[in-house]
Amino acid sequence: MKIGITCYPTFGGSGVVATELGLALAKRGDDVHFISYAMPSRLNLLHERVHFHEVTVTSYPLFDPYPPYTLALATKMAEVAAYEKLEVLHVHYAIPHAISAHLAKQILRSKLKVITTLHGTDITLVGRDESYLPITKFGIEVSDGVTAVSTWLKEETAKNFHTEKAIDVIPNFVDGMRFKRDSSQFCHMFGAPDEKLVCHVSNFRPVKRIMDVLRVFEKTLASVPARLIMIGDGPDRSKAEAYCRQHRFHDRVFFLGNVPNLEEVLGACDLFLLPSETESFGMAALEAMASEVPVIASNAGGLPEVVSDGESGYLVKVGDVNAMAERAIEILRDPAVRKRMGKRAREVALERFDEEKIVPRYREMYERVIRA
Ligand code: GMT
Repeated sequence: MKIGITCYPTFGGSGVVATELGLALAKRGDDVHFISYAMPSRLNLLHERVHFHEVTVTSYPLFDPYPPYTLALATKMAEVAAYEKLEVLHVHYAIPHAISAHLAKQILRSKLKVITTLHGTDITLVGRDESYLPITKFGIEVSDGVTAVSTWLKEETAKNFHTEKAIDVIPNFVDGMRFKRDSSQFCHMFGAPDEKLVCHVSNFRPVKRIMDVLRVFEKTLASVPARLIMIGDGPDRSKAEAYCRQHRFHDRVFFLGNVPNLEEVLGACDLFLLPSETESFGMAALEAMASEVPVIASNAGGLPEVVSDGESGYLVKVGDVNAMAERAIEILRDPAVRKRMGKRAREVALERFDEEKIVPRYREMYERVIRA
């Protein structure tokens, strides 16, 4: 099959899922064409069936300060779809990708099918904003197929957009061969073989509540010698670094930025913290689980569909830093608890979210939509 994929190319979860999906489809024999303004950050595989098409927005004084990316993207999508004979354009994140894809289809007047995958903030934050709500609803409704990464997100979409559009739930997936426990190298890199390693991965936006990560860790430190690895970057990073210095535990916290080899870090960690305000799925939590790392997350959004409370970690009320710290100490103090929960976390990750099980579901959907 010839498939176009559009996503945000940054380290965000939707870009990660889109890229991993494209690579998995190419490995299984499909021709995959990524179309975006930059090479997706996880697109690190040279493969004869993987192609990248960069969208450039031609500048013109009248376009300042708002160059029309949505239109340049639509034009590139139409060009690639025509020359490469794409059958499906699968866009990740509704805004503006679903709109650009719809325009491309109109330009071509062809049988090109558009599938939109909803990831979270496109529905819960941006898409809900009055200024974007009608166009987001339109993009969803004109798509030939729509998927959501959790049941919770599917229900939120129907509720917020008052739409009866059929939405297939296809959860995110993980490659269990790549994400697995391997503590050999990373602990030593941080000079802490006898200390526990706690980890957080996100884009450091307010919705992630990274100050809660630090407060939980600070409280945990009083009982367990540990280090905190903060992966990612974003608007709340400066505030977070300042907090660690002011509270004098900055020598225990490592802000690594966006790292390409996330699996090496997760494979060595003892606990993953995800105290988000909301989370449609929690891709980083799933990758931690596959690496046998127990997860403490907020009991919010789609997280209960990923983390099983008391089994693969704990779900705690949003903002309840004390309860999260208590659970963290419980897991870190007793190696048997960490191990039991870590093993269960990997089992769940592979039973329910293994790449081998999920990728074919997208493939089946493409075929169904083409047939229709
Ligand atoms: O906020 C982020 O984490 C980035 C965002 C994105 O679209 O890039 O992530 C969303 O999509 C991920 C992949 O499906 C989900 O795992 C995240 O839960 C979701 N983020 C939120 O809902 C806040």
